[in-house]
Amino acid sequence: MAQSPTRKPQPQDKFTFGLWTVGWQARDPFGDATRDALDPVRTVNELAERGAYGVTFHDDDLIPFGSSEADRSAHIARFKKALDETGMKVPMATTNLFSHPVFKDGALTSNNRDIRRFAIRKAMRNIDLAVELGAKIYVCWGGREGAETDIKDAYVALDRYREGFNILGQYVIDKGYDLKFAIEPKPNEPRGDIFLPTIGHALGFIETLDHPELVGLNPEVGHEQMAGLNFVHGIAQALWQGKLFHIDLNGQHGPKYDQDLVFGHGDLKSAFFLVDLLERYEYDGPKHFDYKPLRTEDDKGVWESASSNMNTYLMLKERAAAFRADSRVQAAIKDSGLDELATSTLAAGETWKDLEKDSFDVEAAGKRGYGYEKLDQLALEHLMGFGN
Ligand SMILES: [Mn+2]
Repeated sequence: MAQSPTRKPQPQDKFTFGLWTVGWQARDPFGDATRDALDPVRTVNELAERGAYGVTFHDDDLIPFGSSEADRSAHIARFKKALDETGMKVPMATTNLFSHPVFKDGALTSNNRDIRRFAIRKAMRNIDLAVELGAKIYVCWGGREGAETDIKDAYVALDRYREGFNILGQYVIDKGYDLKFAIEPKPNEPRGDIFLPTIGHALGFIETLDHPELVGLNPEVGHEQMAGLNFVHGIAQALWQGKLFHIDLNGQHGPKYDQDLVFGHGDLKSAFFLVDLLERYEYDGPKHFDYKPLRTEDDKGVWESASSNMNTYLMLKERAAAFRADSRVQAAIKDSGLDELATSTLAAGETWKDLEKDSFDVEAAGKRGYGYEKLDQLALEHLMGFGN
């Protein structure tokens, strides 16, 4: 089937990919790599051709850990050239504080003070590069910040975690960088339990920092769903608190290992309502796909899956707009009272005293239906292309 022109991804859609996503060689705990390493320059070119806006990277994706200064400069120069030639942006970067064995008991929350200092130094160095490449967001995924046993003192670990963010925040302020941090929560994997496991934990933590305004969230679809949580509700709260600095889109089938499927290839109905939410509340940050092409795929499958992420988003955006524009949906929303949810509980000038004067028919109110069954089915019809 030919692609409809409206679904051709455009740079203004702000679709971005991590170098480590399409570049995943599909090594897993039980098997070796099934694909060759990808040259970051080729990744930039392939993604640009498919309509992506930009790429993101961990320091070690671009510059192998332990590279000499000369090699580091050469890797950066080649990458910059590819960006210049394609017009691709780098809106976000992040630090790999999880692969090297030195981080096996955490980076910012390692028991070892020298390791914590090394981790912060590694982050500062890549922050310089991120800013040089134009990034405005710096993601912090603390994959190794956690434990397999509760003897690890999570209370004190949070002190060190906060200290780490405060040091990095001060670094950005002192350097005059226009850069904000986005914490990426995850409940487990690779650690048995990871600190700041969910959107809610991270939102609470941020308020304890010296500069909470510098830190927001980068929630990932699969990470919340691994914890059995509702991603749409999590994103609604992050938006509502002005903390949705970045988003990782992918797919996941409920509580199990982190699948990192193509966006929409997990819970499609949740993906539909997620796109509806992001579009209605005008999230304007990058739509970043943090997924892994299936281990079964060859090079062709890798690039097909990259396009699938973007196309799925655009199809869901079309379907969600059609759903909202459908007069049957608008009538059902009215019947359900959903529009009344936007009306404040007290009228202007009223206080709790006015509530005492109220009288209303509790029994009748208890009998009313809310019509969600109808709305849910209408959503499904639109999602399946039977809407109108
Ligand atoms: Mn994931």
